[in-house]
Amino acid sequence: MTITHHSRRRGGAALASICLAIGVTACGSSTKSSSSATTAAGATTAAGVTNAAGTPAAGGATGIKSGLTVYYIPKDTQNPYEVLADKGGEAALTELGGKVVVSSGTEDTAAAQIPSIQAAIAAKANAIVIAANDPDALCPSIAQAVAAGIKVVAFDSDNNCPNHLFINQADTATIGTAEVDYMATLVNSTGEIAILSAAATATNQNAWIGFMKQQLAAKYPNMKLVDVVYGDDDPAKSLTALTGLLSAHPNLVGIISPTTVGISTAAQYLSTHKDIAAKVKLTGLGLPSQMKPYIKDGTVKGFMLWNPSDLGYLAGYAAANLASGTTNLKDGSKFTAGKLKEYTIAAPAGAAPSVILGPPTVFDASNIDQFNF
Ligand code: RAM
Repeated sequence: MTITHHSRRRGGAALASICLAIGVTACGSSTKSSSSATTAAGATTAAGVTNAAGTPAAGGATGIKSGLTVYYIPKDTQNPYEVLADKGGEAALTELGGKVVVSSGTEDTAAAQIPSIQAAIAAKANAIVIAANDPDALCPSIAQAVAAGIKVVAFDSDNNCPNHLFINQADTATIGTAEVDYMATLVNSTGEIAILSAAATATNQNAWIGFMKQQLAAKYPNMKLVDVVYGDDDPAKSLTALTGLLSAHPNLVGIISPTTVGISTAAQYLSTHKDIAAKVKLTGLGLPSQMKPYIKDGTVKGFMLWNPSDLGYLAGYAAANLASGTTNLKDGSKFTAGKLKEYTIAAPAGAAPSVILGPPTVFDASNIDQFNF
């Protein structure tokens, strides 16, 4: 279990922070096509890229077909985290001479994502990169896409459907256990804690929560998980869930929020309710750009994340390699992901073949100024 204290990768951050600065609604739309040096099939593309005719590439993308269309289907189009991840994908496909179409709903439900999968099929997309709002409900639509020859990559939140690659942001067990360990340092391993999560069906949060529960049972007999509430990655719903939690549990000493929407909402609330902040410690997964004021004013001591833009970038390279036949889902297959270098696909028992971006970073007063995503 490695946790780095300094990110190795900061690509895409400048664009990302512009997106945050102008407001999320300006960055998200239901369907948005972007990038690129898209060319007719077979034409020469950006430097370092092989064209469809197989001309050797100068850089690290040998054999990638030009003119690929990749549909990015995030949990929703308004969450700033998802917007950053999509931007990373656009950067990857631009480098590869392809294009990204971002398409999803405004609420974190599977029903809101199904029209986007159907749109990708209708558009004869080469690949889909999807963060599932439900591990099972999307499978019939994903199966249709696979049958139509579309390569499927899951990122952020995995699904249980066959025939896809999962780009995991960091080791799932490490994320869950590290958050509990960090909370233990804040509350002296004692007292009632709760979790403010995203959607109740979110695969990624539920997997992390599973490991949080295991870690609590194994190592912290005096820390008791008294509630898990869900804000659906919607700021208003997250605030309602938070205030309900605080009134239901007056003895609460800590909240873990493993979602950037939940933790930023909770931090904002605690920063203006100092009496509560004095009793209730907060940690979880947050964007440094959103959390910086709350680190600076002492509301939050520390939290974790990875670079969401790099996650989307890696998923873009994975999708392009799968769609070009330059990698496959077999255990041990490799592909090169531009600036992020080489990754190897591993098939852990009982789960989809996957790739891990890297270890999470802990952000606190010592390093928060170094990050702008
Ligand atoms: C939220 C989303 C996303 C998660 C991050 C940490 O923005 O729920 O899925 O990975 O938080």
